[in-house]
Amino acid sequence: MTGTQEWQALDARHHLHPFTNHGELAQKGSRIIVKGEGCYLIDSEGRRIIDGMAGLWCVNLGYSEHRLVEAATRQMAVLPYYNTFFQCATPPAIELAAAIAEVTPAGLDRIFFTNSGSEANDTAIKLVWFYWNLMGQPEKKIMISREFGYHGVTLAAASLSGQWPMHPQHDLPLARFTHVGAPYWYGQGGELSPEAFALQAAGELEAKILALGPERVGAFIGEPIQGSGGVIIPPPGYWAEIQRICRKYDVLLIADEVICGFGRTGRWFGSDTFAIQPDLMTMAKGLSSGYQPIAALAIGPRVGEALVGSGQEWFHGYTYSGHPVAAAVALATIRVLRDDRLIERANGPISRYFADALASLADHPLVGETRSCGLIGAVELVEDQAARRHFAPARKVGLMCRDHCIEQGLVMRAIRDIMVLSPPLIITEAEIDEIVTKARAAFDLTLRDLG
Ligand code: PXG
Repeated sequence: MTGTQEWQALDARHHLHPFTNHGELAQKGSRIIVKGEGCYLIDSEGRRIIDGMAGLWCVNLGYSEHRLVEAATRQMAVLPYYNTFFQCATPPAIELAAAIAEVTPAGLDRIFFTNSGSEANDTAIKLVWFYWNLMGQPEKKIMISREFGYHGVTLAAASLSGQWPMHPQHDLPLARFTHVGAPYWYGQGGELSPEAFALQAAGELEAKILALGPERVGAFIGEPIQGSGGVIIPPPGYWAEIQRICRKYDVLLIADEVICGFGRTGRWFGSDTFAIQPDLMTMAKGLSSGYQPIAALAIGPRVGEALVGSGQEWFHGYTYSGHPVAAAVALATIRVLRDDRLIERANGPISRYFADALASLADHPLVGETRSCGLIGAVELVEDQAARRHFAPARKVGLMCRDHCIEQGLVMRAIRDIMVLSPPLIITEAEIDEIVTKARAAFDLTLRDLG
C-alpha cells in the first residue's frame, strides 16, 4: 500500500493537473482523495470532509449510489464498448437519447453525445456554423458569450469562456468569438436596481449585435446561472430580454446547462427555471452524476431539421460518443432522479432550508450577500457591506477562506472572494447545518487573519 508522501512525490513528478501552478503544487503536495461516502470524501490521511461542491458541481447523487454502480457493472459485462458510427447504435445510447429528449424543454429532442462539456460546446459551435452555411448565410458566424462565463477548455470552448486569464497563454480567443458583460448585479450593478441592471446587462447584447451587424452574428451562449463565474444568478427580466433580442436579430440561443442541468436549480434544467427556449442546449456533469464521463448536446427543431434534411454526412463525432457504459450510468441517473423525486426535492423544503442556512451567515462581518437557487448558492465576502465593496484581489481573501474551510473539513470553493456551494442533491438538513457551521468557523478564522 502506497502512503500519502509517496503518492505526493509521484504526483508531483509525473502527473499534470488542470488549472494548477505546478511549482506551487509540488511544494504543498496534493490532497489525495481515496474514498467517497454519501456527501463525504475521505482523504489518504483518513480525514472526513463534507463535500459542499458535489465534486466539481457534478456528483448530484452523492458518492454511494449503488444503482449507478450496478448499471455500470451490468453494461460492462454485456457490452463494454461499441461505437455509434457506421449505422450502428447500442441500446443504452438509444434509450438515453430518448430519456434526455423526454426531460428537455419541448422541441429539443435530437441528442448528440460527447465525453465532456467542452466537447458538447465545441459541437454546438460547429453545428451553428454548419447551420448558417446550410441557410446560405456563411457570414453569420460570430459567437457572443459573456464575461465570467465558463464553457470549457478546447480552443473554441475556451474562446467562448469569459474568464480572461484563460486566453493569453493560448493566443485566444479565436477569430469570430466576442463577449459582453454578465448580469452580476451584486458586483457590478452600482446604484441600479437589480431589475434595471438586468435590462442594462441584456442590452449589451443588443448593442454588440448592432455594432457587429446582425447578419454576422450566429449565436449567443450563456449559462442560465453562471457557475464557475461565481454563481451569478441573473436578476428578474434578464433572460426574457436576452430571448427577445436573439429572436429579433435571428441569433441562435444556446443554453449551457453543464452545471444547471439535471436538478441543480430545482427544475430539470436552468432553462425551465428561467423560462428560456434555447435552440441548442449542452449538458454534462449531473447527466451521469459524475460517475462516468458523458455529455450531450440537445438540438431543437430549427437546427435539427436543417441538419437531418441537409442530405449531407455530418463530419463530426467521437470514438466514445454514446459510450454504452457511460450511457447506461446516465440512464440510471435519470431514473434515480425520477424515482427518488430529487428534482422536486431540490425545488422544495430542502432548497428553502439551504437558502435560510446561507442567509443565517449574513450577520457575519465579512458577509455582503448570500444567494441561492435550488441547491446552488454563494456567499460574497466583502470589506464594506454597505458599499458592496470587495477586498483588494491581492489579499486573496477567498483563497484564505477556502483553506480554512478545508481545515474545518469542508469543501467550499472560492471564486474570487465569492464562496460557493453546490452540494449533492441528496444533502440532508443535518449536513447543511454542518456545512454552515464549518463555513462560519472558516469565516471567523479568515476575519482573524485579516486583522
Ligand atoms: N460549461 C460549463 C457551464 C461548465 O461549468 C464546462 C462547460 C466544461 O465541461 P468539461 O466537462 O469539459 O470540464 C463546464 C465545466 C470550477 C470548474 O472550478 C468548473 C468546471 C470545470 C472544472 C472546474 O468551478 N465546469
